[in-house]
Amino acid sequence: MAAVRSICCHCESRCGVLVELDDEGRPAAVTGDPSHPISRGFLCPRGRAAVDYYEDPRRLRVPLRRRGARGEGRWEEISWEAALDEVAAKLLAISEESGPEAVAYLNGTLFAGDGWFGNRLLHKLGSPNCGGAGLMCGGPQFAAGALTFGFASAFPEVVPGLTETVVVWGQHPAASAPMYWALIRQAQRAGAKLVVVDSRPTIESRHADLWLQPRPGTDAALALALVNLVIDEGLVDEDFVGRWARGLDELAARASEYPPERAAELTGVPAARIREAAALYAGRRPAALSSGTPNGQGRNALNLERSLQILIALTGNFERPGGNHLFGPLPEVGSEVTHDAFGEVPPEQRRKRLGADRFRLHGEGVELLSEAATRVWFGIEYPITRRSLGIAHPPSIFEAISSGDPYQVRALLLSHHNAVGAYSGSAAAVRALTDPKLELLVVHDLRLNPTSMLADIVLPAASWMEKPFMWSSGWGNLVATGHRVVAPAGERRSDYEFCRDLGRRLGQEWPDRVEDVYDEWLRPSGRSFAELLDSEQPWLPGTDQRRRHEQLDPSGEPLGFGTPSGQVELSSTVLAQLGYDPLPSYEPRTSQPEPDFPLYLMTGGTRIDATHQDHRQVPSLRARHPDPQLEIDPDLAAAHDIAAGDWVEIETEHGSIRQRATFTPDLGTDRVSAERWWYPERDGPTPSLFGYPEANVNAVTSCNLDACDPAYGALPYRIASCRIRREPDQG
Ligand SMILES: Nc1nc2c(c(=O)[nH]1)N[C@H]1C(S)=C(S)[C@@H](COP(=O)(O)OP(=O)(O)OC[C@H]3O[C@@H](n4cnc5c(=O)[nH]c(N)nc54)[C@H](O)[C@@H]3O)O[C@H]1N2
Ligand SMILES: Nc1nc2c(c(=O)[nH]1)N[C@H]1C(S)=C(S)[C@@H](COP(=O)(O)OP(=O)(O)OC[C@H]3O[C@@H](n4cnc5c(=O)[nH]c(N)nc54)[C@H](O)[C@@H]3O)O[C@H]1N2
Ligand code: SF4
Ligand SMILES: [Mo]
Repeated sequence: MAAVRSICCHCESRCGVLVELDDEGRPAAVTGDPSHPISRGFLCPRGRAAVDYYEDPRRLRVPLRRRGARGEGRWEEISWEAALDEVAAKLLAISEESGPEAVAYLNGTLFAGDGWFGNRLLHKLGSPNCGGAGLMCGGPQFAAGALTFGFASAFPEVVPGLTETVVVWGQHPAASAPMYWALIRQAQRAGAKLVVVDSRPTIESRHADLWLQPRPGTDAALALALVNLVIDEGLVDEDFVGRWARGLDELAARASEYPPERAAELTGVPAARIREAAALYAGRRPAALSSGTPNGQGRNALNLERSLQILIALTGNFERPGGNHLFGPLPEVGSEVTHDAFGEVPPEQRRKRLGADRFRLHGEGVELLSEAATRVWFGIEYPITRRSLGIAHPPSIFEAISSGDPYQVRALLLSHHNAVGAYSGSAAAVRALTDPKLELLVVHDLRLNPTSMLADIVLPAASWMEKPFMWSSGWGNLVATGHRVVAPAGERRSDYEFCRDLGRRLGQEWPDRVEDVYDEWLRPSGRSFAELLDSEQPWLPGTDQRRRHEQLDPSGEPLGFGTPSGQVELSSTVLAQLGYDPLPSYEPRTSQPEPDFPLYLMTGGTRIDATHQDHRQVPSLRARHPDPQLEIDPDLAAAHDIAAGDWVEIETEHGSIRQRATFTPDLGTDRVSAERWWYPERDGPTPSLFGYPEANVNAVTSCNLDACDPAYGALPYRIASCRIRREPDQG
């Protein structure tokens, strides 16, 4: 059997794979590629089930046009040509009448590499309203990195045998980044200590040398207490901070408001443990620190992420091998920056970006940060600043659709994104997507799902096996490529082809093939995409840009950092200029348990057998994990007469969902942890939308704009309060 070398795109680990084809050229089996420099043959259960995912009989093959009401599930088949002609005519009419900003676009996780081309489409149209899941994903972390180091966040670089301490904060790498977890275990075996900060017991906390278990959503107070201890106990790296950082005195004054005893009251973590964590992290160098997605902490998301970046800077772990490292954009290859047409949006249009008037990092903030970073990083306007900051705020788009304020959004394009259920407070998304004032909703996806079900036009997407792959992110040091394994079945088109074919109808210029774009990215390296793909090693390691701040500019001065001050900004000049507090602080949770809703409702905890709302449709994976799971402490369960496996009703002020109890000893009796989120629960047309409102935790979280981070707009998806009861009907 022939095997094709490619990249699994079911999550951001992007493992190397070999896809075996049967005699008819159909994918028959997927195995790990032992020669891939990072994954080295590793595959998780989703990778192993990739053929089933590809073959799913429910995948779309032809474009569908809605008949009847939105969500009714009545469709007619149409051709791509007819669909795109109709969409293009409508978009042109709307842009003409209301301005291009009346057209918005949201995308999801983009693991498959080409999902971001919609940004180019919108930018070329002149609309600043592109955004998506990035706001909830790495967004606040990257924003914190950009504010502190003038770039993305400083990444952990665990080196077994060298790294002395690893800190894993609000992250579950055993499921979400399995290769990173394997590396951490290897470092532990070589003598490193592991500190885990998680409100829930996990595999990681069981292996930890020290586990801190804060009350959910209080992490910023804990991080500030660590900053305070590091400063107070003389653990600051004076050489680095004295030479390269600004704002230490102001920071010290702010952090002194969080002595360990006060932090213990706020977080529930004993003061002695906070001291122990400071000693392990700052006293055993090099130490590598990473955080997952504590971004769901709303008003405290940026406070937390900034405090963590600041800890890295203070403790001498920045750019120390085995600590944390700032990857730069790769000067020898292009990336989406080369083609996203960001600069083609005129300034007066950029000012209309939805949400940017309120969450000003998305407006003036991104301009200030980009300008500063470009000076240091080869003149390249860095993609993370654009993708994480130069984006519209999705709940603000939903709000604009529903209210017409500040202006009416009349058309929305979605790709690679199951938006219903992905954002907290999903009722707001459903309200917007079903609003008649939204005249056109186009979804490009693999399947009918709660989101595409609401569309006026659904376009069938090619999945990763059906398109070539190249990823040049600029935030890792590897450019990876992968073969198209099979031609798209039916009439499926890739994200690139969808955007190209629609864009050309709007009068835009698009290269013929995505390979032409990748060729252009690779031009500085002297190789073509086809050459790289067919070479022994179809990837390129990037140049090492360690300690870029020390390199000299043409006048012989050190380059410094890509912040407006050229220094590591412990106190942020950008936040100050935008009228925000330049220093991190801790605000009490916006949703506190109270008598009616006495429990913290955690949402999170990835599982190795599912990505977000995806993969439940794959029979082999569904069999491992048939129902949505609510983690509950056995003592709390006993108090509510709940047995393991019982269906439990979880009620917040926004409604109720049901998940099945699974016992987690040591979770604590003041909290429960709901499965990240669930879909599909059952098939069928609206009003069920595949049953998403029955079990999807975002049906009961909030997207209240006042509960979002004031500068960045991070959503409050992990800080709900709830009550629970055993369902009377256990069917
Ligand atoms: N409560 C709560 N909410 C959360 C989170 C949480 O922890 N708790 N996490 C947040 C995070 S970090 C994220 S990233 C978001 C994720 O939110 P989404 O990105 O919306 O995640 P998915 O549910 O995986 O949806 C991806 C969709 O892309 C489709 N797809 C797959 N491959 C392709 C392709 O090649 N092309 C196209 N066009 N479509 C494709 C799939 O069919 C699927 O419908 O959710 C966020 N929401
Ligand atoms: N298998 C799998 N892998 C994935 C994904 C997936 O869906 N499935 N998604 C990918 C994407 S887009 C992303 S963004 C990453 C996400 O990767 P992670 O950030 O690792 O995501 P989670 O597993 O949700 O981990 C969050 C951890 O935070 C804990 N937690 C929840 N609330 C709090 C709190 O208030 N304080 C603290 N300290 N801890 C808290 C949870 O218990 C959980 O263990 O994973 C990527 N990889
Ligand atoms: S889904 Fe699994 S096999 Fe695929 S990239 Fe992620 S970790 Fe690797
Ligand atoms: Mo994410």
